[in-house]
Amino acid sequence: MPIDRPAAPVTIDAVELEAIELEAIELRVVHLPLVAPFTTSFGTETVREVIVVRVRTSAGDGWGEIVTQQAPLYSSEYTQSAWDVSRRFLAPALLERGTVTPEEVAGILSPFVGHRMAKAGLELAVLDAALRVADRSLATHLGAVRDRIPSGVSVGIQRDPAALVDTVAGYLDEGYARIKIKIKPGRDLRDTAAVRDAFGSIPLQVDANSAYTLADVDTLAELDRFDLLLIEQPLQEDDIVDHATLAARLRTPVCLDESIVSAKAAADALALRAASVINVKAGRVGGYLEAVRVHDLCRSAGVPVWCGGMLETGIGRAANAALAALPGFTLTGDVSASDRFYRRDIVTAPIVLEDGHVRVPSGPGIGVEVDTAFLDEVTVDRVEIRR
Ligand code: SMG
Ligand code: MG
Repeated sequence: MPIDRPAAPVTIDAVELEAIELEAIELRVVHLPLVAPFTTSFGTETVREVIVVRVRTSAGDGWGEIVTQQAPLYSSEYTQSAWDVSRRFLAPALLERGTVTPEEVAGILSPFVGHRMAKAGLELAVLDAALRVADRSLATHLGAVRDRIPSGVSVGIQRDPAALVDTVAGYLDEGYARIKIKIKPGRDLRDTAAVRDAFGSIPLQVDANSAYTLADVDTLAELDRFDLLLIEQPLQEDDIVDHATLAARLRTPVCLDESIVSAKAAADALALRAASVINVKAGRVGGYLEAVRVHDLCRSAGVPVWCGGMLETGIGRAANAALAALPGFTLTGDVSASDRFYRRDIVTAPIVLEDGHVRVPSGPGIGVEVDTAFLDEVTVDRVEIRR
């Protein structure tokens, strides 16, 4: 399968956004309680800790979200690393430039190695500000071709398979179009069998969050009998060759999440046949513009992609809905309704589930307004970096 190298500029709908003049960048650590604990192979969260970014410009504000978690368990980034690098290096570099277009952000931040989630959150805030000035939606700007998308839900590991069946039943009743269950060694075959037995041929996939090694190939091959849509990230982030070895042993398609940190990483993984499906997360690849590049290269290679989630607040959730509306997102993603995680969100009109779908915001920028009074209530730390 020939894999094109990612094109350098994102020629999104051929529109170049005007530069905006940055005056200050505000960062907040926010604590949002989850409606129920969320357990994966690496741990349990009860409160979503996330960084909200506000860029202040001469023409108005823009909002973004840094999707790190409190601890470096999903990836090497975590809240305090993102806070530190954003405060000391990334925000000052942007402010020093003064006037920037969204397309320039990644280049300005590129001397700083890694820290992609931090970079993505800052770029999103600049995008939002510039798009609001241009009266253009993020969805239109990225190349969306749909005004609503089917909505999947990611279900954490439960107390036991019976509890998992109960939880999944609730989401199916709500109308979710696809179920993803988290698995780990010892909580894989029985859990998956329980869901298959209870609900028949529903669209079902599993996510291991890097919990296995090639020594587990026989167990993983047993998942083949469940006709899953895919298995997500069975092995470690840097086990690309092992994923290729595993993929050759499984009938279930292998999808990579943690491993795909850029369009280049996606091209390499496809060239090595380490995956036949890719989960696209803007935070993990350093921004929505890079996420579009991952989409573009997969689309030209005929590889289906879907939009992953990082338990985003209404800010990132709106942006994910825009991304998931691009034509190559042919598989249902983890863009669920806000109330799957939060009783109250930090935006005034949180994303809701309608007939198994969520609507793609069409207003300027990310298309949602931040509820600043509630944001203040859930803010536990705040800093403003000025020019
Ligand atoms: O936002 O719906 C969501 C969560 C989807 O399972 C989800 N995300 O590996 O795909 C993944 C995980 C990463 C976050 S786990 C804390
Ligand atoms: Mg995953």
